[in-house]
Formats: sequence, structure tokens, C-alpha cells
Amino acid sequence: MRPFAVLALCLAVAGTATFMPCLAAAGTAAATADVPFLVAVPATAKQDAANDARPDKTDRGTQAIMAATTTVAAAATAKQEPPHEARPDETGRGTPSAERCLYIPPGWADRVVYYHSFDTALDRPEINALGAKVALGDAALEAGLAGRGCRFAVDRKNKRGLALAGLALPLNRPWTLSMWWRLEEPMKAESGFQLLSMHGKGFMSNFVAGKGPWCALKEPTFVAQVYNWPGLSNVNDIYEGPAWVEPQVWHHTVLVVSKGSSVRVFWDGALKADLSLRGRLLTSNDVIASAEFGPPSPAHPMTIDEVMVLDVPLEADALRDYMTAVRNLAAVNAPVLGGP
Ligand SMILES: [Ca+2]
Repeated sequence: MRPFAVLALCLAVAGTATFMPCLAAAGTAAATADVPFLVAVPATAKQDAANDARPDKTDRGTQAIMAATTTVAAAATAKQEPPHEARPDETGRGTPSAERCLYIPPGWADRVVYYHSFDTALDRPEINALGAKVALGDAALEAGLAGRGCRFAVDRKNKRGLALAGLALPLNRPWTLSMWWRLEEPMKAESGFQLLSMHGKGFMSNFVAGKGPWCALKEPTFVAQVYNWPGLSNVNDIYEGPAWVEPQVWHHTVLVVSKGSSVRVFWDGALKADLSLRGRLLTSNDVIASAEFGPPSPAHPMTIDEVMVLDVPLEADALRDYMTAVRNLAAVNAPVLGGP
């Protein structure tokens, strides 16, 4: 059974939330003081129903590594747009080329603008064409999916995740955040954790919120939010179902903004949230200044690995082929970097 199987819409949660607004900011300030992505809002505006036309969730099993990466390359190539022009430090900083990073599909190599495998150091990405300022909450290098990963414990002073600051990503262009993660301990009904978020004047995020007063949730629930962008309707998507995850199992999550109007989240290659923004289109004046990966408080002990930012929108087929290739490479302990 797939860990992220989308269960039926929890009518009890949705029904309760519809009639019981999420607690006002005053009531949740203590719990969310260091969780800017988690906003308490009236749950009166029912979001669009879950996308019935979600991609096939069939596990493609054990394709050969080369076959999988070739397919990924072909898929990515077919969707290519002109390369992002603002890549001043793609060379000359002593970082390896994307072609040397074995866990980056060849077809994505010139689209990856940030890559962080944690195999070298916690705060030193292999590729940082964005010139991002990297900051981490308290974390440790531990066994990851590919080589070492970044382990966040709960009991730590600085509870932030991996933060990329100093960004200037205009939202009239597509951007993809990609991360592998696993929980280190079993979930409880109250468990919640942040996965991915982008921040500018507003933010876009994906996280799991647990049982509690926030939105009257009864169990861990998938949440996608788009908030505080001037001229755009806020979206608080708490309607995609429960989000129970087994510990010690690697998962893959992607947050994609594209078309100036679309925010999508894929979990393990399956489209989980498909938000169409309303009010206006995103323009070059809408800029992502920072992005965050992993769990600030309230948190769950988690390890993250293979963090990427790409300047193209990724689709389900390519993501599933990528996942197969990465799992196969990890299964044979392929090194993070190949070549000289
Ligand atoms: Ca790694």
C-alpha cells in the first residue's frame, strides 16, 4: 500500500471546519509564532474539489537506472523553456557541474539552479546558481537517501529547517522546489510538520497539520496554502485528506508554481494539490525572496535529502521516473558525485 494513498475526503473534518472557523490569530499565536507558513483562517471558503483526473499512481517498479534517467531526460527536454538568464555563478565557484551529480537526471542538468545533497556539509550545497544564502536550524549529518542527509530533531534550540534567503525568483516564470524526506519516529494524531514553502510578500506552502484547534482537524492532514499576495485570493486547502506516514520510509515532495496562476504539490509522484490562483496573474513584480525545506516547530523528527530548485515546472511522469532512478541509485549506494 502506498504510504501516501489519498484517502477519501474526511467529511467529519471538512464539515466541522466549514462550520467552525479556524481559530483566530490570537488563539494560535503561541503555537504558530515561528511557523509563518501556517495561517489561521476562516474555513468558510470551500476550495475546489480534489482533482479527479490525477495521474496514475501505478508503481513503475524497477526500471533500469539508465532507462529511467533517459526517460526523465526526454520528458524534461520536451518541456524546456529558454534557460534562466540569471545564473551568474553557475561556473567559477568551484562547485561541481550538474552533470557530475549522479542523482540529477541528465535532462534536468541545465535546469537545476540549486542542489544540496548534504554529502559535503550541512550548509554547503553542491550547486547554488541562485546565489542563495543558506541557513539551517540545529541539524546533524546522518545517513540520508543518497550518502548523508540532514537530520532535524525536535528537541533543539533553533527549530528552523533549511532556509534559502537572498533569492529573487520572479513568479511570472516557473519554479519547482523538490525534496526527499523521511520521518524518524511514528506519527501521532497531533503530529504535524512543514515540508516546502516559498516566501515573498506572501507565501506558498505545503505541510501536515495535526489534530488540534487549528481548523478543528481530527488527525494529521495534508495542507497547501497560498496567502497574503496582494490582489490574489487566499487559499487554505485542507481538503486533500489525511496524511499518515510511516517512519523510516523515504518520500518525495515537490512544490511547483507555474503559468503565473498555478500552484501544485506532488507527493511521491502523485498530484495532491492543484490550486488555480484567483484575482490576477502572478507577474515579475511577485518575487520569491526565500524558500524553506523541512520542519520548523511544531515539528516531527525528520531527515531531508536531495534538495533541489529547478527553473522549470515538473510533471507527474517525469517525477515518477526520477523517483525510480533515485531509489535505484540509492539501492546500489551510487556516489553523489561521479567523474573527476
Ligand atoms: Ca545526501
